[in-house]
Amino acid sequence: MECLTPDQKASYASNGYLLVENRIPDDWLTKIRAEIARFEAEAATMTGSNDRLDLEDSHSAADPRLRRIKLPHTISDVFRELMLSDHVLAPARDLIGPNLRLHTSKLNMKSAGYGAAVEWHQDYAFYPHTNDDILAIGICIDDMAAENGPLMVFPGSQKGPVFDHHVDGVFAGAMLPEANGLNMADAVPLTGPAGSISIHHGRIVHGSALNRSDRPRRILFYEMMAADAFPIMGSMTRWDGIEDYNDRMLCGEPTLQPRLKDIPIRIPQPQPNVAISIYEIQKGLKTRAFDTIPAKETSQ
Ligand SMILES: O=C(O)CCC(=O)C(=O)O
Repeated sequence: MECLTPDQKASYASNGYLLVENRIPDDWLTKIRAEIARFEAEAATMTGSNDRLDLEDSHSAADPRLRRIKLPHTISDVFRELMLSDHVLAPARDLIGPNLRLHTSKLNMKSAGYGAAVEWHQDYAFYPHTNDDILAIGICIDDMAAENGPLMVFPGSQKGPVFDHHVDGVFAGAMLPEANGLNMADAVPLTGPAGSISIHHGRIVHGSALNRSDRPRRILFYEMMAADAFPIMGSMTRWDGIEDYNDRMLCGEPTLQPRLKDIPIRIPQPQPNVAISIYEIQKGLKTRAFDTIPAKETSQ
């Protein structure tokens, strides 16, 4: 083990998540916040989302609202360097082994007052693989508390089914916990000070509410898997050929021998005709678990 204790590893195996405090030093948080300010300035010049920045529905030039920095490791040396550091990779290696491949990265802003909810879902419903040694490391850039929309998880749900994330036969990227036999009282908010990391299993049911508080809730996610987890056809995993795929190795060695595990799988197809963004895909829902901002509160 490089940094986690045997108890933390056992807890992850049983519950499907961890919150590790004091993992990201303050100087890194300072650098991250400065990078975010740079992208916020860019968002203020935009009228619609592009392949770098995802804007809130209520965004306007007069009231710029950045919802997500997309693939931050591809557009910022700071986010790339952090991704490749032991702050991020050591706990992942402790849990799923030495050979790690990046699936994606994103920085969800959840700004004070209006930051969008993410409906309940399992990441694995978006990207089924041959095995489920798949996890997301979340860098907590702000203090996470009940009121600012922390990530919430259903402990143990990573051992259950992959739930149906479709509406009217089209992938909608979300499910309703109660309609699927989960008890809302079992949901756990992952709260802790800035500089903590959350780790959640690819199959765990998770989501987060609208941020109505006066504090931001920014989490930078690096989602990765064991190198021998290969996407199942129909997965939303980007696949631009084996060379590109191997370029996504974070550490260790790639392989051409997928490891197969007997686990449930659903294919996230057909896809809705929207931009590839969880916020847009989840607009296909007829019933939402979390509030959205009423139209009258949005800017023009
Ligand atoms: O930002 C959050 O609270 C949840 C993020 C998430 O699950 C996602 O973007 O897939």
